[in-house]
Amino acid sequence: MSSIVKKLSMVAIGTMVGVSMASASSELEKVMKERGLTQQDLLAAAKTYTPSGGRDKYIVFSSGGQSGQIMVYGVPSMRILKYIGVFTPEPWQGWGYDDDTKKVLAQGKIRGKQITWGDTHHPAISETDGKYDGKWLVINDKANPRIAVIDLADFVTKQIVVNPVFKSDHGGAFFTPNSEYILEACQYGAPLDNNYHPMEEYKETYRGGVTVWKFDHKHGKILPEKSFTIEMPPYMQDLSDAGKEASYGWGFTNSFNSEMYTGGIEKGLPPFEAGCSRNDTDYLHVYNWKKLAKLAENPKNVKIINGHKVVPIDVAVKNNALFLVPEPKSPHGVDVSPDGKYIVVCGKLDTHATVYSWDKIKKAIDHKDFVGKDPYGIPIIDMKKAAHCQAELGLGPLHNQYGSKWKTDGEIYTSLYVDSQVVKWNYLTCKVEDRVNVNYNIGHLCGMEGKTEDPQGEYIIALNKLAIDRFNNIGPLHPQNHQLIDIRGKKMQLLYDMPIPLGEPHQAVAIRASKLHPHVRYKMGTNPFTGKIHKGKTLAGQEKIVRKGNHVYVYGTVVRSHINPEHVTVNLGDTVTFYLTNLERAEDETHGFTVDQYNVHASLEPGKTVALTFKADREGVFPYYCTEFCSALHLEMMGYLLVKDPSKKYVSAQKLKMAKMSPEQLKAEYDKIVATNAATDKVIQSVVKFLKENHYEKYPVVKQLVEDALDQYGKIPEQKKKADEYFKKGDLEKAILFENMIWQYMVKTADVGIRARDLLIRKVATPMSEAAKRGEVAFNEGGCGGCHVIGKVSSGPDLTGVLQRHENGEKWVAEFIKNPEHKYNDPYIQSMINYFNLRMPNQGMSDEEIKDIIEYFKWVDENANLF
Ligand code: RUQ
Ligand code: CUA
Repeated sequence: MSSIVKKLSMVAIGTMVGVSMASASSELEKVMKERGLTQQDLLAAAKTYTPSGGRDKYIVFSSGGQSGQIMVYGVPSMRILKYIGVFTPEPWQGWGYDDDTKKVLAQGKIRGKQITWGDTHHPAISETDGKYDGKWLVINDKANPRIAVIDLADFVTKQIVVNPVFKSDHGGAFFTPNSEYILEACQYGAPLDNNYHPMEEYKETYRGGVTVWKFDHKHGKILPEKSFTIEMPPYMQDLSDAGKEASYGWGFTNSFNSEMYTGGIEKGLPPFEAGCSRNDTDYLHVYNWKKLAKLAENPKNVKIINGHKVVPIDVAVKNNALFLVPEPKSPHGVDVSPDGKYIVVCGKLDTHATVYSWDKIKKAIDHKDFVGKDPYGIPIIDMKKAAHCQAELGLGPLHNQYGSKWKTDGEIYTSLYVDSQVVKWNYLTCKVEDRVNVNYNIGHLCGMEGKTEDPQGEYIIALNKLAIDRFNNIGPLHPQNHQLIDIRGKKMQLLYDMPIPLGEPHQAVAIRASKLHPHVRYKMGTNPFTGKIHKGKTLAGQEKIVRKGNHVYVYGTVVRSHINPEHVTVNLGDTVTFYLTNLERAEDETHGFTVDQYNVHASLEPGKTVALTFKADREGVFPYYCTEFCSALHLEMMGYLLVKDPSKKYVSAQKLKMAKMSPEQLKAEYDKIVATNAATDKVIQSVVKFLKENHYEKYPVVKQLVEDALDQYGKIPEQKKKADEYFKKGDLEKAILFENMIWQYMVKTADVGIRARDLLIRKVATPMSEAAKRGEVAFNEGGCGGCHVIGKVSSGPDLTGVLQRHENGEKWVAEFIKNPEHKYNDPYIQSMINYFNLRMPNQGMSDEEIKDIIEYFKWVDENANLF
């Protein structure tokens, strides 16, 4: 047996399912053979596989590219957890289909125009002391220069701001180390105003720049009135990074068109790609955002363009706040080291990465040691004097991430687009250490907190632009390919391919899951977009329909499993607003809401209130319903919007004569439901008794479930009163309906109550031995649970006390599991076969498994009083 198989079967498989080692490893070898897996594959699988119910150590936020959204997934499992609606409508979350989310999307209008797509590029997580604090996430839209703020308390977009002067934006969003500001560099040079300027005046009237957005870290809000833009030459600014520690207060942005080439392929001129890469060097822009922010407070230092403060180049230069350092040919990524002492710039069209020393740059600035000025008067620092070293990495170096041993070993990883590789090297010595092939053409790479002051190492994700032959053919448009790489060993190991079916995901950031603390529900009646109580908040019993002129307001509630109200009648031409509050408090009890044909949709997580406004512009009958499968009675969670034309006279239909139930039949039905309710109540009471006797209130998770159950139960007396009133009046039809409602509440109570009881059993039972735990797994996975329910007679006998039923019980049961056929003639077994009309089948259990199952039965017996 191969060594890895041996190791795996011992460590993982052997203990995991309680299968004997020999059978597990032969099973494993069989699977390997069938699927053509190597030992390496198995090891990779063991490193990424996350068992059902397991959690990931890291959470990744990846740009969703042209979808304008953000994708959330876990590492190392690479399981996608969510898409967050950001710049574009996202139907599941009702993002862009209810009033409040429409308002957030409308913040992204540019010059009055609603834009329904986005080219999201660079997500960034807010920082405190240069480390991720897990509070806010921001991302830029390159196509339509905008930045969005996402609240990590609920993973919902709260704000979109439009850049007032840029016409594209690529090098954002990057937080400064205490999230004081967000840097957003423009990409394509363009006039900062909104007027026409001929291309021939590119150098005179087109500009680039970096916008420095003021961020209210506490409230997660970009403050446009306190923000400003640093005017820069039209060099096509690209990626940026904020300095930290040693270089705190400074920003770094590179560029790729110091030639200021303007293209013109249709005029017979060489295209942009030729003209933009003529020079051997472009410029790294070095600027003091801290000083510039102070300067921008004085109106004398700024010009106002489109209502926004712009610090002109000459003001920045005069105040020693803007410098240039040459960098090799059309560079791309710029990444500041965790201590802020080095700035690594990747060549893109050059095989090198250049490591700049902040010390040296600072010295040159302090001593005014410049080699000249650019055409706009910005001082240029000598590249040789600023560089620490250069590393020859390969073709097309793009981006960098730091590893956990950055301090001692200068650990850094760089993506090579042309070579399709990730290179591990040392930025202190510029020595290459390892490289791994990826598939194919990697853009960014994502380390675990790999750009903070606290890189975690462990993994790198390669964000590959092409997948080519990696997945099943699904037509000419292929998914992108995110590949997980293990960087814990000396050699990097490729672990996993994840197809990304959502736009081109440019960049991703990863944070330890332990740093995120999202809530599971909203405070009752919250409008998530203001964080305040929604004006439409409605509690049970407060539901109403109010007409104000032509506007009809529905104050409604949703809770398992009804929408209140269920009938809404309006006039054609009315404006209708549905305010809906989800009264649930239970985790994950989300309801949805839509009205047939009206293109509105809302997602109502527990506690949330939403508003949906539309014009009732067509006559007819429109069912509305809950769109989340929230309970067994989800399909019944519905109502009708009836739109009538007030100018029409409707002839009423002739009423059909229907056969009616006789009074005796009605009485019989009434008695039946009353009896059912009494029986159900008994079950509930026994569960309640059990919960109380075992002090459920000591266990918060159980307590929450019990409260939820009692909530449902508490609604019964009111219904009972109505049922009895109708019964007294002799209206049995209505009495039966209310008794049925009581039954619904009872079922919901029992449902949650039994969940609570099962949880509580686990909490108060004697601890399970490892063998008993394995036994329980074997019991369930071996199919025993199909016929036997512990504590209950179902399609097979209850097994509580089974070891006491026979002399030498343990041996007897073991033999019976191993070889049931031999006991079919045993008189006791005979009687069981007759009673259940079933024979105990041979499930092919191994001796190990049987031993464990016996241990499990012992545990059941010890806790028999609980079942
Ligand atoms: S940039 S693939 Cu658009 Cu982030 Cu380098
Ligand atoms: Cu609520 Cu389905």
